[in-house]
Amino acid sequence: MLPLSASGDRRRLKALALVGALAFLAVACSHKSMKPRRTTTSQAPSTTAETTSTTESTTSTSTTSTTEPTTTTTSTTTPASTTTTSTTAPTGNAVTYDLADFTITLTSGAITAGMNTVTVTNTGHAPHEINFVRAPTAASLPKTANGAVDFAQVPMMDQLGVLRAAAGTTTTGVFTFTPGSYVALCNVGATGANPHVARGMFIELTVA
Ligand SMILES: [Cu+2]
Repeated sequence: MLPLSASGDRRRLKALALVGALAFLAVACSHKSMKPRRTTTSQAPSTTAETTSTTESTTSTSTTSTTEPTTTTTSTTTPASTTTTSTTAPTGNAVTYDLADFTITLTSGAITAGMNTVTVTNTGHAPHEINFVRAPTAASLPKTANGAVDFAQVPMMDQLGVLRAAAGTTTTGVFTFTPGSYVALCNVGATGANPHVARGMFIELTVA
């Protein structure tokens, strides 16, 4: 009797377990079926939210671009102040030269390493210039057939620049020197028969 009743209880238990399992599955399925529904419902608002946020970002971008022109206006003001600064810069080391027919004479100061503000005054009758070239001596510079300096053969890094002055005028420029040997010369008349430098219009200088 006991084994029978026990087997009967087992059957009942199995049946209950099956029912329970089915019930669990049913609940689980209902949850699964509910979840997609909820997701679908929540997706719609999120899409709307995304659209709204896209609109907001577009609006904010246009606002930023509106601010950019203001920045451009500020940068327009900056070059003006920079120009003012460069006007103040020539207060470095002041050096003056006298350019005559056909000599270059240092009249005040001396070229030093760094920034130099050079002022040349042409007291002669011909137009003159002062070319600063890095070279050991004037004789070492490459020359054309008429004795003018052939700048086409002078390395660009050795050419510091030139100041030109018509007769009776004064010109100022800024030149940056590094220590070494230099030649200051006038190459006016380079294509003529008597270039100024060939007449001795040059001086040699050493920058410490
Ligand atoms: Cu000259």
